[in-house]
Amino acid sequence: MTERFTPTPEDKFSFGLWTVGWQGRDPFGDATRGALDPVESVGRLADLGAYGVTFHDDDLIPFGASDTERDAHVKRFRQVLDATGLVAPMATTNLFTHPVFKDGAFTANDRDIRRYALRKTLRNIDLAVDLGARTYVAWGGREGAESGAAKDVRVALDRMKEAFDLLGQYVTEQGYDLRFAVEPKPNEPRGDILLPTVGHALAFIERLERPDLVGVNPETGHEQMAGLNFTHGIAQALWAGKLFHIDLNGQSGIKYDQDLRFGSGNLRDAFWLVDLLETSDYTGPRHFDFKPPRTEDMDGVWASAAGNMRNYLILKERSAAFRADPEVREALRAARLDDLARPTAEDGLAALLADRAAFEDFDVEAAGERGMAFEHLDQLALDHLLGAR
Ligand code: XLS
Ligand code: MN
Ligand code: MN
Repeated sequence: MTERFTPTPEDKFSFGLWTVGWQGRDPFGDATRGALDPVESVGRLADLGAYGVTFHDDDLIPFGASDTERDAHVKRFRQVLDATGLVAPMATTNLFTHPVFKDGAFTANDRDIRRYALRKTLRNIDLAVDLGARTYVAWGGREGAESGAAKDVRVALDRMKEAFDLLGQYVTEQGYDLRFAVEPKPNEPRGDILLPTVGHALAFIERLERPDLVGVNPETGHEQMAGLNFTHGIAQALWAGKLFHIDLNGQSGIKYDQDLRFGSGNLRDAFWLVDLLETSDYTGPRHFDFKPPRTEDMDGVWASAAGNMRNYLILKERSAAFRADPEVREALRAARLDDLARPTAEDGLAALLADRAAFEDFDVEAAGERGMAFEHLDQLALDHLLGAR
């Protein structure tokens, strides 16, 4: 592999234990791979050049483990983090695998289950903070419904708000330096999931008691499953100051959640995403939430994991070349990007109303005929993406 695409910890690449550890079980087929010891995963990820590893509580400590077993699992994990220098910047809760969560967790109709889900989450928050995490992801795995009357969505959103308000109260009272990142997803495993897109999540956050503590963790495939432009979603999250974390992967259009390695699927959107992230003030992890396809053996798993980082670095180089190209700069001016950056009425409302050139004398026909020169600009981008410039 080319030296310049070899990742280092400075690139801040991180992986979930559940990604490389996915055994390939799907709704139609059994596991195609054996279980991976988290200690081995951490070692292999460190060798590949990652900087961080993330986990659901149950990825690290099997569901139902005794306190003694729990301590032993945590101890081994802490030791391998120390030995490899990998960090654990984010953690999350599994509120979807056990049958108890079949109707959701924070919004399950059954109140006992909602209380259990909160306690399970609070317990793992203590561990996350202890291991140094600064971000706590909340994906509403089964917060949703398949049928209309089964879920009163307005009331369920009250319960969702109640849960986040309690979590916010807890970290505040404990003095934890931890922020929450809501992960939207439109469907799968439920027919419809609450907070289905970045936009829904951003609107929800503003209704919370401590909105400053809560941002989003958008995932490439989740927005694309809904036919949305992921890069635009990330741009709006950045604009709102709410991009707390990001799940990168690949997805080919509107279908099941593919979780392909980053760079697969919609490659053009991956290019624009890297271009956006690398020119933004986002300094957080570049986290891969992918699934090595079930066709792969363990060699294929590590090849797939490495591919995520390699593709990110290639796209980062391609984006930098695009931005540095003098012809691109000229094309950006021709496409009037500098004009977009200028306020529309910096002279104020009264001056706008008094400006005859803005309306009465405006040659609307001539303006309508002006070309925007977007095609030339886009071809330059494609040339750079394809390595033709
Ligand atoms: C599933 C989600 C999940 C979250 C963490 O679709 O992507 O893996 O990222 O619970
Ligand atoms: Mn996914
Ligand atoms: Mn995810």
